[in-house]
Amino acid sequence: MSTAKRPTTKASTATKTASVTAKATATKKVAAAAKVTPKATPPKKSPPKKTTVVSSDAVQLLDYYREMLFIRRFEERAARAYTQALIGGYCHLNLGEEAAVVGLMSALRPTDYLFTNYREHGYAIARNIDPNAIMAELYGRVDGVSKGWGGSMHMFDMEHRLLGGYGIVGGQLPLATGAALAIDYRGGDDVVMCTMGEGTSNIGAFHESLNIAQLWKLPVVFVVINNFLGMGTKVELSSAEPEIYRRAAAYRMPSARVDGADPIEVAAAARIAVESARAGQPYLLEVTCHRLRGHSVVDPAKYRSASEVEELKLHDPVHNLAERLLNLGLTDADTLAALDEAMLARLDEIAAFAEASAHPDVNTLFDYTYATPVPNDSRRLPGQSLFDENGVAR
Ligand SMILES: Cc1ncc(C[n+]2csc(CCOP(=O)(O)OP(=O)(O)O)c2C)c(N)n1
Repeated sequence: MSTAKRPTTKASTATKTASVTAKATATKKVAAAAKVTPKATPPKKSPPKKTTVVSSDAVQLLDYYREMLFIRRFEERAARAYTQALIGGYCHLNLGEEAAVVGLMSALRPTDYLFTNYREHGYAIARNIDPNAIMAELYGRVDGVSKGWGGSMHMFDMEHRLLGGYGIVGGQLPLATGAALAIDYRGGDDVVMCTMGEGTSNIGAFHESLNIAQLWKLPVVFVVINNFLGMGTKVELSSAEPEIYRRAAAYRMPSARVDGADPIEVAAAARIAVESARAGQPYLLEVTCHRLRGHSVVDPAKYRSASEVEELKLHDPVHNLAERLLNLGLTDADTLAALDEAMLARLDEIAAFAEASAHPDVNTLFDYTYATPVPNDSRRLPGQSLFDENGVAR
């Protein structure tokens, strides 16, 4: 391309004009909202919450708690099914990231788009996709979100605008940026949110995507869930700038860091980021979290010392929110226990639904791909054609 500016349509020029004023406002709001933590390492213990809870916040907190608890129980159920060999392939859980997930998703409109990575079950739940279909996908069954062909890492649901689910680290970034370009080019006001782990901010596609998004002022929010570990490697050992939000400065993009332990704080920061993107100013939001278990279900996380494992207990967002609700007098222990019991019973039904769903027919393997049908070579006899007499791949 000979110039840095891509050609704009009438609609996108109008968006740009609106975005000039919105940009200044968004940048100011960003500075106010950014919970800039100067330390690169996670705090020893999440500081006590000073948020004053008014009644609408109280309702909101209870809703967040219900959603977070459901994600927690769903993930635990998935882990159990995996160890029973009911789920195959890879399986990465959102345990410890529940507050971040629900806070982020609450900032999106149903018509906004979400791209995420392989750690995605919680996002699918918070996007209001039927949990039966999510679990069935984990089981690789026809009633799954991706008709059983995607599994844990590759959920795709156009109706709920969840555009994946990517197993390749960073694979979602150029696609999310391209989707934002498409929105802008057509003159729409939807926003794309693209989530990733902090390890992903070291790959080329991260920098290319932020650069082009800022240059072309695309409606995209890049969200880095900084759980301080890329598989088993600590962020300070892999990232020269371990406070990821600061990387946005290289692209003159507004950014902020927020504590992912509190769904209300995450939601507030996410709303500012989404508003900014909707007004034509892309944004980088870093959400700090603690992954409570291994990288995936099969990772025993031996790289964590005994004291680190002990300390993790202080960072359990579901447990901490329950304590907070009790301390604020917004609920009582019996109500929380009954809620939990109801959710566990619901999870039994969900798992039963997934197990009862059929395996997909192998002939549909290529129905949802761009790939040319490839026969199963192991079943083809020497000299036999790739296709049968009807021209169908064997
Ligand atoms: C291109 C590519 N390289 C390596 C891998 C293997 N891999 C899977 S997850 C992962 C770590 C990613 O860490 P982070 O981005 O912090 O996300 P998290 O798993 O912590 O959510 C790696 C290296 C991969 N899937 N794709």
